[in-house]
Amino acid sequence: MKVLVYGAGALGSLVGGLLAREHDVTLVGRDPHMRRIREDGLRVDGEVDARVTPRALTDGRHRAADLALVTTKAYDTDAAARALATGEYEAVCSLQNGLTEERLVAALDATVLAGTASYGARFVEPGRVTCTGVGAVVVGALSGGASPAAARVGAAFEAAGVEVTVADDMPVRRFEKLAVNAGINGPSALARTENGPTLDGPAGGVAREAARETARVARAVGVDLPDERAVTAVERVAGDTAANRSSMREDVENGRRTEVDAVYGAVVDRADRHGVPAPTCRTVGSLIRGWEASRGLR
Ligand code: KPL
Repeated sequence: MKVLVYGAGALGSLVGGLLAREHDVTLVGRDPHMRRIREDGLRVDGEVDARVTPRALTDGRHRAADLALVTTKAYDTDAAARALATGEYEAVCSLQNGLTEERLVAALDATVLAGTASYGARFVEPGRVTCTGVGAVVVGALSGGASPAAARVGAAFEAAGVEVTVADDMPVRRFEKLAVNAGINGPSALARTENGPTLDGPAGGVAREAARETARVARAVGVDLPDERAVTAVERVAGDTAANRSSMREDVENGRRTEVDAVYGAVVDRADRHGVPAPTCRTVGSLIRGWEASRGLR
């Protein structure tokens, strides 16, 4: 299968590297990472060991592939969509944080699938990423139900040796993932804790409450996510990635813009529209935005 990975940061490079063991993969990212991959190939180490030679571009416009995976930061989704709209893809699948798929749908003719990837990935240096946790990929139709396109994407991941589930309940899984991000990302960035201690320590109450609020918002928009399932998902992911740093903590520690709007904005905007309270997500979001503002990042 021809696959384009738009957004070759840590996770995009890892997923692209795994797929390149079997498929024809093009990564789209930034120099010097792309340049080094063109010169020396991509090295994946840690819990997976691979050396592969995907194509590596800095301009993702006017390309064609069976599948485009979108792995940019959520705030770069519109730029990704504009670039992908100049190309031809049978299916486009987001593996991003936040509820970004609707923006892809608005910009693209291709079938847009929803997806999640629970791999831990860390960028080490140009041309090299470390897998800090072997996870799994879930892919399915954005509005749920069976999808031949999702089945083909699932078969492609499987052929590359990646554990994959083709799910018919992506609406609930998307909000479950949002609850996990709301539970872990802000509290871990503010408390400067790894994912496991975030849930086990004093910030654990905030994390669980943020997950409950996300579940309440999901139900308000017609997605049946019980509080208990959202809390259990946060606890499970924090346990599975206990020693890892969340992406928001990494962003804060590296002085970079965060995905606060895609996570806490997504919850609070929907809460306001549907008249349900989300005070914890509002507070955590405001604190992270306050930090961004103080650094001139917004
Ligand atoms: O997606 C994540 C992130 O860090 O953005 C979690 C699931 C919290 C794993 O760290």
